[in-house]
Amino acid sequence: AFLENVLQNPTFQNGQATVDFIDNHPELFQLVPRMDRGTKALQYLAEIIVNGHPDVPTVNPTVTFRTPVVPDTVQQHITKGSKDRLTEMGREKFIHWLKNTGSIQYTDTTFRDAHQSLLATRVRTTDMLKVAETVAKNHPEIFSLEMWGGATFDVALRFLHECPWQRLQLMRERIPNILFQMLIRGSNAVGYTAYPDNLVESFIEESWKNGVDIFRIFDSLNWLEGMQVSINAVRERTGGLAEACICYTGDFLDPQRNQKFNLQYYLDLAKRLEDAGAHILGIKDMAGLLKPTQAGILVQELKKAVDIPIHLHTHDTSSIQAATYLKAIEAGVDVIDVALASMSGLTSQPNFNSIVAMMKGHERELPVNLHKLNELSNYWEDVREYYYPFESQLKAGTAEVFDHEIPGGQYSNLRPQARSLGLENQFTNIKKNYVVVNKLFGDIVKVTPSSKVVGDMALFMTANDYTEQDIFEKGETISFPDSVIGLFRGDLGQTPGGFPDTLQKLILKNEKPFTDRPNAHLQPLNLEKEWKKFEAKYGNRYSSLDLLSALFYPKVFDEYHQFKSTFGEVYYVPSPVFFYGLKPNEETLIELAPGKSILIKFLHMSDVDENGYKQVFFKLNGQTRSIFIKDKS
Ligand code: 3PY
Ligand code: ZN
Repeated sequence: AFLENVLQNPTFQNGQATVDFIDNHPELFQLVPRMDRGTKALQYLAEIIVNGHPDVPTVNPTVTFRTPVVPDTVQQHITKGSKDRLTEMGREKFIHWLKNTGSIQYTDTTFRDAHQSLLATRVRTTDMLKVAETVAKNHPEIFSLEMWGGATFDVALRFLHECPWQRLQLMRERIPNILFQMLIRGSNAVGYTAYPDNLVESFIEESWKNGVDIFRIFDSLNWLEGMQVSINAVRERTGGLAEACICYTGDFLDPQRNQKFNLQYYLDLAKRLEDAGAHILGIKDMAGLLKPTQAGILVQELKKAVDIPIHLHTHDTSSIQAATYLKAIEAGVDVIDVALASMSGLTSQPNFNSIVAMMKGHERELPVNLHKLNELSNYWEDVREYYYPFESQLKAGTAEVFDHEIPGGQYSNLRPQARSLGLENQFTNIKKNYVVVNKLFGDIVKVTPSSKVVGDMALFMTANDYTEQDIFEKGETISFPDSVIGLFRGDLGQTPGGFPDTLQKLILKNEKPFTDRPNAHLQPLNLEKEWKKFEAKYGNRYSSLDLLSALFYPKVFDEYHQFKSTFGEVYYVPSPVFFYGLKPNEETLIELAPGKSILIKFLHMSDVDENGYKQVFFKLNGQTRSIFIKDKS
């Protein structure tokens, strides 16, 4: 196996191996016997059968799954859609068309924000791929599909053990006609911290090359400087569209809440984003705080302030956001974000299907095949069951969101986070502290990653029973969470009006904050050198896209690599089997590659032996095979 590794090493193959070749290539010593894909799949199934899936600690044995039905397609071929329109018209004309088309346009977030907000981002590529072609054929009128970015990048690698780039490529192959949209956190890209500019630029360029068309760019403190590099990169390195966002918080009509975030603040920011080169203006209402009356006024005033089209995003946590959309539509908003019925509502986006129905007879109605859209929603209703362990416990809309202002994506995560810290029964306190922390921090925009900092501090105060007063009185001796120190040091950029002085001194102790771009303190990466290091560590089976994944998430990538070495590619393992394994005598068909499927039947497993192992018996394509797995219980 060592010799095989040497012979297959690209440096060796290129004739560039020097005397220190072996020293520089530790991966040559990875003498794990090469397993075929079938054996790796068995290895994965045996592990889940014996030890369960680490991500689903409590499985309900009575749950059975229905088989999701993929809707029939209304036509054989794929008709032209928004993607073709952008290609044919070019950016300028396309933007002109969007502003003048009249009918309301829809972005479907089912593939990204909907499951990020309802199911902890866990929806797997395989469940998306099954309906991808159907979406392309049945719904070419959809303006865009938000299907990448945000937390999906990290979660795909970390928890689903699948490659986010591969998801993008496979979806693009199946949906050539509709614009793809991603969410990018400005200089934090798809991570939680600032990255070197050239990494963000390369990431944007590669995202475009692999299928992203619309880049929804935001900064977690509404700091334009944090978005400029991304806006420029989209303009200069891609043929895609830069949608720069104002993140909406507070309530500009409430005299108690509009000191900082008033109407003029949003109008000024919008104007600056247009001047900075945005093709589209996004209103990112990540917590669902934009009430109907305010939406009408905001859109109407923004229309006067800027010339570019306006795209509205909200979360339905309060359950009244359809009214917000209607007001915004009547004030002239160009595009709204919705999610398929069964994946909508609560912390997700408003209900696509019902909004299509609401718009019947409206002068801005866009014809959509509602019957087919309902069938598509039914598909997702059944698929959603697979992910039941990740459901949040929110059962109904809540007007409390207007007090705590917790973003949709964070709200469904905060309870499990509290649980993991043993604080679940203090959830009400945590929500209260979230408000206290926002005030302490000087009223800031709360969206990933700034929302995480507020959440961390709220959990910290709850765990330690600190009041606002304690923070000021005992602050000098308190060691604050790292993320809080980072925020006050300027790691996430600057907030309008700056951070409160007294608290900043207590948090930073003797450290000096900076007020310029955090990225400016980071050395540009030498991507060629990084590639050499990457290749030396992981061998030749990865691409430059994987290098980008590893640069954003080194530790996560390393674990992803370890996982793949043992279990192979798992993105095609059907979700019920991926999460819950198989019951005795149950079988599953796994498609390893187009046209190459294996049939696996789980027979039975032995009792645990004296070394702590269980032997798991399968039939793979009719042949009996067995795998030994250490029982971790
Ligand atoms: C993300 O950054 O992932 C978000 O969805 C923010 O709203
Ligand atoms: Zn969102």
